[in-house]
Amino acid sequence: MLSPAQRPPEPQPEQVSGARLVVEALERAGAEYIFGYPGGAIMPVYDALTGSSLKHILVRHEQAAALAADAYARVTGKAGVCLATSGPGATNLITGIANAFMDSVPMVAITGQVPTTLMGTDAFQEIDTFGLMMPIVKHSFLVRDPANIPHVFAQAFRIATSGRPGPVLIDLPKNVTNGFAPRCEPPSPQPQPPAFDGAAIAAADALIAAASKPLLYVGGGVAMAGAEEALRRFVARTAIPSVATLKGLGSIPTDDPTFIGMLGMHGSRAANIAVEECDLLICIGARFDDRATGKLASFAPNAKVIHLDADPSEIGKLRRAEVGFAGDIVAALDAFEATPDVGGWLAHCQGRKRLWAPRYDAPGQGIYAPALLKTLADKAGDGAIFTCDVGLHQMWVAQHCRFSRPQAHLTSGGLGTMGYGVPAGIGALLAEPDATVITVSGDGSFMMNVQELATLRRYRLPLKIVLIDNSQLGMVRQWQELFFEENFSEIDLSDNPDFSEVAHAFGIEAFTIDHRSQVAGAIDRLLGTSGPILMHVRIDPRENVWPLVPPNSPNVEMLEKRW
Ligand SMILES: Cc1ncc(C[n+]2csc(CCOP(=O)(O)OP(=O)(O)O)c2C)c(N)n1
Repeated sequence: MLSPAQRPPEPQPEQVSGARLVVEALERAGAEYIFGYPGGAIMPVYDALTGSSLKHILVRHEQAAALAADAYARVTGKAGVCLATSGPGATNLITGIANAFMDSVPMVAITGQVPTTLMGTDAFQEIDTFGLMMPIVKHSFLVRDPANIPHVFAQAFRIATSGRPGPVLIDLPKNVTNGFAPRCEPPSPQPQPPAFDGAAIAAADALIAAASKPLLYVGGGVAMAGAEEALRRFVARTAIPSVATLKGLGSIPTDDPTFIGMLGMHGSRAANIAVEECDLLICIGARFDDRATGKLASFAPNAKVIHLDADPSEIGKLRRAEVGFAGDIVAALDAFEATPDVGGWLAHCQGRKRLWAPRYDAPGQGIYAPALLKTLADKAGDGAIFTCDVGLHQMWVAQHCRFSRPQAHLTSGGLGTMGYGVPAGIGALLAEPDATVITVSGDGSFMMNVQELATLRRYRLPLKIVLIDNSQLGMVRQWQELFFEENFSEIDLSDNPDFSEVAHAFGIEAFTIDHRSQVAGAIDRLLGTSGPILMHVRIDPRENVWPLVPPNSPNVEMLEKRW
C-alpha cells in the first residue's frame, strides 16, 4: 500500500467558469426558454449562453421578461426563467416577480450583481436586489462562490415548483460568474411522499355526506397543483355544483352543467347567491381573497368549510375550516368517497344561472364588448388561450368567454398588473406554439408594455390582440362614477395615439372597428390571420362592468344595471 506521499496526484476536476455553470445548471433543470435583457453585470452569462441549447427571448423591457416567464410557467407547469442585469435591470423585474408571487407561479429569476468586492459601496448599477425582492419571493440566493452554482440552481428550481409554487431569486455577482470552479452534478432530490391525513379525509367525507347544499369554491391552486383532472373526477362522482375565483376559471369547464359561475366582486349573481345559500363550502386551492369573498364576515354565512391547499399557512388564515388539508390536493380529492344527494340543490343553482344569465342584446349600434368577447370565444373554440390586462375588459373576459382548462385563461389575479396581457401572450405562444393565443387589453394597459410589439415581430409570434378602447382608464372611471360622486379625476385617455398606426410602425397588421355590424367580419379576420395582428375596437366610454359588489359589502349586495 502506498503512503499518501507516494501516491500520484489526484486528477484535478475540469474547471469551468461560473457563467458556464449557470448555463449548464439551467439546461439540467430542463429550462427551454429564458426571457431576458442583457447588461454589464450579467454579461458573463450572456457570453456563456452562446451555443447552449437554451433559447433566449430578448424582450424590450425587463418587466416583460418576468411577465412572459410567468405566463410560460402557467401554461407549461414548469418554472419560467427570466434574466436581467443588476440595478435597473433587477428593479424592472420586480413587478413581474411580484405578479408571480401573488399568483403562486413557479419562476426562477436571475440577476447580475456587482462583484462581491464592490457590494455595499454604491458601485455603478448596484442595488440590494436580495433585500428589495425579499418580500416578493419564496426564497432568494446570493451566490458568493462559483462552486455553489449547481446546487443553488437545483435548489431554486425545486423550491419554485414544489409545495405552493412561487418565484425564487438568484443574484449572481460578476466575479462569481467570471470565476472558476469544478463541474459537479447535484444529486436529484428524492420525491416527498404526499402528505395525507386519513382522519381528515374521514371527517371531510362525513361533512360531505351530511350536507344538503354543498358547493365547491375552486381557486387557482387547483391548476397550480395539476389537480384539475382529480377535481373533474370528483365532480363527475358527486355532481356537487361549483363556483370559481378569477384564477380558478377553467379548472371545471365553464360550459359544464355543474359549474355555476365566477364568484366575487364581478362574479355572477347565481354564483354569489349559491355561496350565500350553501351549507358546506369545499374550498380547493383558494385563499378567501377579498375580491372573491366581499365582506368576509358575511361570506358563506351558513356554511361549514373544508379547505384543501398546498400551503398549510392558508388553512384557517381568514376563515376557520371545520376540516383542513395541507398537502396533496389530488390525493385528497381522490380519497373522498361520500356521494351526497345533491340533485335538487344542483337543479336550484342551475335554475338561478339560467334566470340571471347575461344578456347580449344591448341597445344601440355601438360595439358591446361583452357580446364581442362572447362571439370571439365561441369562434376561437376550446383550444384558445386568452391573456388579459387589467380593467373592465379583464372582467368582461372572465364573465363572457369560455374556458375548458385553466391554462386557457391567463390573468394577473393577485397583483392586478396592467401591462400583463401582451408579455403573457408571448409566454403562452412559446409554451403552446400551435394554440390560438388572444390577448384582450385596454387602452391604458396596452401602453404599459406596448414596446413588446417589437418582440412579437422579431420572433414572428402570431399573437391576436384585441384592444378594447374606451379612451378612459375605464375601471377607475367606473369607481369614480359610483363611489366618488362622479368626480372623474385623471382617467381621460382621449389623446391616445392611433393604435393601428402604432402597430403598423412595429410592423404588425392592424385595423380598427367601431360599429356592431363590423364585429363578425373583424373576428373572422383576426382568427384567420397567420401572423401577429391587432384588432382595435372602439367602444362607448361609459360602458361599465356589471354586476359589481361595492367594496366591503357582502357579495349578495350586487349592483347591476340592465336595459
Ligand atoms: C400598473 C398598474 N397601475 C395602476 C393600476 C390601477 N388600475 C386598475 S384598472 C385601471 C384602468 C385600466 O384601464 P384600461 O387598461 O384602459 O382598461 P379598462 O378598464 O378601460 O377596460 C387602473 C389604472 C393597475 N392595476 N396596475
